[in-house]
Amino acid sequence: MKLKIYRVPASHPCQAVIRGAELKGIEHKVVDLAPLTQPIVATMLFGSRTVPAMKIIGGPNGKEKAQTTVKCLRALESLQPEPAFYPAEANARERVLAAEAWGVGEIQNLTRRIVWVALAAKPDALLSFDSNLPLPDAIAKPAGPAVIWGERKLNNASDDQVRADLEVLPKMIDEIDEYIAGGVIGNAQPNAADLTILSNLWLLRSIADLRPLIDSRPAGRKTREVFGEAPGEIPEGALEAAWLTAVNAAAGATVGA
Ligand SMILES: N[C@@H](CCC(=O)N[C@@H](CS)C(=O)NCC(=O)O)C(=O)O
Repeated sequence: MKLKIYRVPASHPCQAVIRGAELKGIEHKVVDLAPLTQPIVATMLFGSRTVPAMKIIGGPNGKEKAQTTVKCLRALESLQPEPAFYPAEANARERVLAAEAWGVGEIQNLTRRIVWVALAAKPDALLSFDSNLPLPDAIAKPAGPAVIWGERKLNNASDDQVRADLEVLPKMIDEIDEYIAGGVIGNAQPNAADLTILSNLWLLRSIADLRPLIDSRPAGRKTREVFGEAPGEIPEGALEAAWLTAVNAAAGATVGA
């Protein structure tokens, strides 16, 4: 069987699927699409404009395609049922499904917006992100600001929106801690909701301004357990100090607790 996972470098939903394949021990190849090309390439290959997406060749159903994080995770589950991403018991399953959906909802967009606005302030940091694209730094570096501009447009990542996002982020991390405290995620064996939810913090941990808050929480510790280190490094000062009042207050509150 051959599995190809299509991603854009450092995409958090793509990483949820890649980590899922790793956890299930399914051999796979990661195909990188250049940022901003996926609306065209993914539409041509899979029918709509986003990654993650995957092609399975020679699986139980012959040739198969899946697109979106949730559909890719379901496809992985049917290829390799163990370790299970969805509990068998009905109530536990419902809770994981709801949490899985939460992880690909608004928090996914907020994560994208914050990262692209942080990169706009520190464009050289784009090169710190892992990528298999055959692009030498001599080309990638001058192209960076245009890519960041395009991604901000694509994702409606305005300064005002990100300022509002940063107000909400501590509450979202509280919600993740509640999922952990309630045993929905954060158990010994990661499930589909661990993957969709914690992949957001995996990417946000690339922003030095946000790491003190994230790392002070159970959510941050679980993120590192499931995903390891952040995919890139956006140095301190990328986010305006005036936008970080709620983030810093929440980080300080945890440290002092
Ligand atoms: N919620 C969907 C969305 C995926 C998504 O928006 N992926 C981004 C990359 S992180 C993308 O391909 N965006 C292109 C576009 O919005 O046209 C999922 O989890 O699969």
